Amino acid sequence: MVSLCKMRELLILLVAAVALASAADLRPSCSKPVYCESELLHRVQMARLYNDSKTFVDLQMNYDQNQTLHDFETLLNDTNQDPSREQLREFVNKYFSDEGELEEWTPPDFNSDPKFVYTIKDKALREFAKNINNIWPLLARKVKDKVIQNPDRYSLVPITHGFIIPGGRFTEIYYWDTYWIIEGLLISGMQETAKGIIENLIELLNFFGHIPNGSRWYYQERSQPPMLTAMVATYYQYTNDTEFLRANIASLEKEMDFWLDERSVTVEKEGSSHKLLRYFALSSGPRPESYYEDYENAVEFSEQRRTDFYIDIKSAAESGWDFSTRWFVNNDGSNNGTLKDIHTRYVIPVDLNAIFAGALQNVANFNAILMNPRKAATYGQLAQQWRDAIQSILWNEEEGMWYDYDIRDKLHRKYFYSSNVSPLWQHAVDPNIVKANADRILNNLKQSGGLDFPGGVPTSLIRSGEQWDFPNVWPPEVSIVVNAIENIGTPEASVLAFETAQTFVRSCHWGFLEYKQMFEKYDAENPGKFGGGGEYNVQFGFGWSNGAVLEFMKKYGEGLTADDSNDLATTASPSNNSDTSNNTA
Ligand SMILES: *[C@@H]1O[C@H](CO)[C@@H](O)[C@H](O)[C@H]1NC(C)=O
Ligand SMILES: *[C@@H]1O[C@H](CO)[C@@H](O)[C@H](O)[C@H]1NC(C)=O
Ligand SMILES: *[C@@H]1O[C@H](CO)[C@@H](O)[C@H](O)[C@H]1NC(C)=O
Ligand SMILES: *[C@@H]1O[C@H](CO)[C@@H](O)[C@H](O)[C@H]1NC(C)=O
Ligand SMILES: *[C@@H]1O[C@H](CO)[C@@H](O)[C@H](O)[C@H]1NC(C)=O
Ligand SMILES: *[C@@H]1O[C@H](CO)[C@@H](O)[C@H](O)[C@H]1NC(C)=O
Ligand SMILES: CC(=O)N[C@H]1CO[C@H](CO)[C@@H](O)[C@@H]1O
Repeated sequence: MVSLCKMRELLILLVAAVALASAADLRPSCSKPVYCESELLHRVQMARLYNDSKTFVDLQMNYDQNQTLHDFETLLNDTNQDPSREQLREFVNKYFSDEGELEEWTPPDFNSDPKFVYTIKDKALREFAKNINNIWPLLARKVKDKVIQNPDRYSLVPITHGFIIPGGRFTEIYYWDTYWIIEGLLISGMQETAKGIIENLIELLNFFGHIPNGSRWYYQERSQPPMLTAMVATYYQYTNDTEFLRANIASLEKEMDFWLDERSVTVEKEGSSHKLLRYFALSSGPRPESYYEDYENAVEFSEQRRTDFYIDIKSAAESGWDFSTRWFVNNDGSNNGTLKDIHTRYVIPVDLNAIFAGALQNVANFNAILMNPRKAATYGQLAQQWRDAIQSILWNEEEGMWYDYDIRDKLHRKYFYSSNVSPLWQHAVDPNIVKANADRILNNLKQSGGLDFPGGVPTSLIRSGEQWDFPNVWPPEVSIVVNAIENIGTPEASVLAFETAQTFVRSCHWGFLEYKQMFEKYDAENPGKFGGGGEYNVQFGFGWSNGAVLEFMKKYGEGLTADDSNDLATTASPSNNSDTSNNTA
């Protein structure tokens, strides 16, 4: 507690980041009323015609939007403003349909026998890698011509190139998911597909001024962790495609401006101020794709509180961590509570700022490659400024760890979250600082208990019932933690990184043998089992899980084993596990 009080004194918030917005001043969630803000949307979603609120907003219109809205008004007039559930259903059946907006697509560079699998020593894992590689075509899609020709009728935003969907209910391109998908595709030797997918995101960026959460109009006002430049950097590593950098550098810079202009706040410490980012999706109303859930949660709030709640909930969705105790800020500054305590705007997230520092550095590096020394210097300085700010505001010297910072209560949120170590992952820390603190960071991690689970690294240690909390293990987060630990650079860290990756790969492998599926999330306590919680059922596929596992197989394929038998020739399955481990004797 002493340290908390000291923190309070040290850190003074400069900008009143908690400024209130009234609903009337805010933009709607998007500029298509049928999908974002209309009586029609409200009535249909509140009548729960579909179990998943996303179903309705993914339907296409059979008539023009104006006619649809006009005819719905007629229905309201004809029913004394109170249409029955059946009348609503009839209306939706006549005015909407779900013939599908995407078609299956075979990526031309898909190879069912990619070279990299032969670098994996363990036979069972090599087979596993082949199986994952073979999932790519099952998740590959293209936007149908009819959507491209008549985009007004759809909530889907058309994009030119084929792409990989995450899977399940997520049948569009998603922003940060795509980073791990791109990694996986490049490992699988699919450079052209990876390039097309990045070009899709850049189309969205040029169209909206930022990359929305996913390629749907109702995601318009929300972005996601800014991983685009990291995708380009990875693609460049595999290709040396300087022309691609040249063609897209202006767009990448535009994305930096979006975050600087729309998402930054200034925090002051000991007389010097630091600019940092937070998630802040400013628009009115519930999330269209989770309309019923948001509306119900906010029903008892005052009007102002409700407006703020909708902003905070969308901002949490923008973080990718929807939802988590990371965004719960109670009156006492703790993360205790429920979704009703969500105050995303108070939280300066470690991962967002680490990713942004990495992005600025990438843009500097790309400009250097393109022989634009002045721009390279400008972005290089900004990147340095961001790294300094991370160290000044987010690093906790006493504990040897980075923590999210609460600008309302002026304190570090000292909880285990997998995102804490992301500055190491993004090389957003001065190497001398890493060196000086290597042992402390490792000890903090080990003592947290977060690495002790047989199913992988959970996002948090709090069993809140939200899907980005314990016991859920999210594949991108395991990738972040493993790379962060590896980047500490000591032999001890290397061993721990390997072991952390191995635990997760084994868990996914067991799950695959058992269920013939890759899941979007796993269960830390039960290796191979899928995670639960949150607002929807677990989804299969799954883009980023496949990417993260392929990443580990590529990185550690020489040493990874499917079980403890030490016999690289055996194939293990969960039920066979105890049998095979006897073989070591
Ligand atoms: C919707 O949910 C209800 C109640 O949970 C269930 O009985 C029904 O089968 C579900 N319908 C669909 C289409 O999933
Ligand atoms: C639809 O209605 C809006 C608002 O009344 C109007 O501004 C717009 O021009 C109409 N669009 C079409 C295509 O008729
Ligand atoms: C519905 O009723 C209102 C009030 O009587 C009227 O102004 C409006 O034009 C009507 N709308 C339609 C589409 O008939
Ligand atoms: C890219 O260029 C660098 C430096 O010239 C070279 O070392 C590397 O092997 C090249 N990579 C590819 C994939 O061509
Ligand atoms: C949060 O809740 C837990 C369990 O209900 C309690 O033990 C803990 O003291 C609370 N923390 C704070 C800071 O209030
Ligand atoms: C054990 O493994 C063998 C060989 O992989 C497999 O054929 C068999 O079905 C497995 N047994 C159980 C109980 O899963
Ligand atoms: C609220 C919302 O729908 N946000 C979506 C943004 O994209 C992620 C996938 O990365 C989804 O999980 C979220 O549901």
